Amino acid sequence: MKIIDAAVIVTCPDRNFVTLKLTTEDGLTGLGDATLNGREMAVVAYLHEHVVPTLLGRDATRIEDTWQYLYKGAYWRRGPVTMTAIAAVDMALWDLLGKATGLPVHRLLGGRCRTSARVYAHASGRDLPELLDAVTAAREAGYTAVRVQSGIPGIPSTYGVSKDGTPYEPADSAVPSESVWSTPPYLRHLPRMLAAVREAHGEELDLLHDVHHRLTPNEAARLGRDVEEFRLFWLEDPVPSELQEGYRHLRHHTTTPIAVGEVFNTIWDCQQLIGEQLIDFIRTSVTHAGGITHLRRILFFADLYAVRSGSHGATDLSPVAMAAALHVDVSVPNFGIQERMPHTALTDAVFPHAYTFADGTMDPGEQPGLGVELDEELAARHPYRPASLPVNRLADGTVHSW
Ligand code: CS2
Ligand code: MG
Repeated sequence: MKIIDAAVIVTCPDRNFVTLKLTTEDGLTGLGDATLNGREMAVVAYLHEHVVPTLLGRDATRIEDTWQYLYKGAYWRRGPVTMTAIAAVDMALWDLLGKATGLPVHRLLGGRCRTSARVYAHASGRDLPELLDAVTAAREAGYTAVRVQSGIPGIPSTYGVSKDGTPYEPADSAVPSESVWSTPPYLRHLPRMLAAVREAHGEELDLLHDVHHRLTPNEAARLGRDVEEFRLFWLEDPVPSELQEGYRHLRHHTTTPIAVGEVFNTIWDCQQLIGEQLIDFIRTSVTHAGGITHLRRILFFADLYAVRSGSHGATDLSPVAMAAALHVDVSVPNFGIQERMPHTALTDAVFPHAYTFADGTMDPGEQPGLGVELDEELAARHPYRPASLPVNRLADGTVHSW
């Protein structure tokens, strides 16, 4: 099953997506997501210049060998651009193998360990009443786990909160917009916010919250303690993830479950966090952590230490990535939960897919391969538009993690 063509397709149906499409001599096509939010064209160049020429003529069934070739063979290892490019190739190869054998990818990965994958919704509001309404809407839509974020009194606008009823999409301008951050009001606000949600929605709903890398280890330790009574499902990215020792400090001070990893690219980025059991959930995504092959390596390692999966599933991961994540979710032993931010109707039209949502869970479906197609004609009508993630500053102008 020789690869005879590799095309990199960039489209912007409401937001940018980069897709790798491999074609074999038998006319089969496989898709891989290569979207790196705000750095899309860096991956496009990496694929065009350094990856595509090595794929032509290659046997598409040699998935592990191709992964090793692109990882070890490049000499320059790791990093988001490289690992996203490798991921796209890996996903496309699994898609091709599924189509060639007539099997959905989850069956190639050992088959289902569960009927479907539980997902969590995002609920946000500029103030508490708006947040409580958003949680109600998520529950009415069938979700049993909800990520809660709200505006913080004293901070003009914050991460994770949709502004005017439109779906939240942080990459909002070609040159990064700037936001202002202040930690003390946030630390005062969060316990109040969670108390309000528990008061209105009771004990049974699973609640998650994303700190988005903004605290020091000691601030995070205090927050973890302050919110223990609200029994979070997880507290996400409390400390910038490269500061792994910080998680040891945090772990020693709170039993609030911790989820980390959406910015990690390899098993080497989370080896210490998992091996020392400093976290409860690993959030590496199929797109940014080297594809299905490498994500599974991370998750099998995590299983040894009772760390469960919680794959990143923001809208900047395309429907191809969502499908790939779901095939992994239903087939690994240590699945925790899957993030879901629904794509726009236009994105769904550009990427028709077999996966479905019902009763707070998602299912990858039984179509051969990943079960996603790309409508290239519709994609071409929505060309790339540069968009960057915001930059964060403290009131005195100091740049702070966003
Ligand atoms: C967020 C993301 O989904 C999440 O948990 O942290 O929305 C993140 O900000 C974006 O994916 C960045 O590209
Ligand atoms: Mg996050």
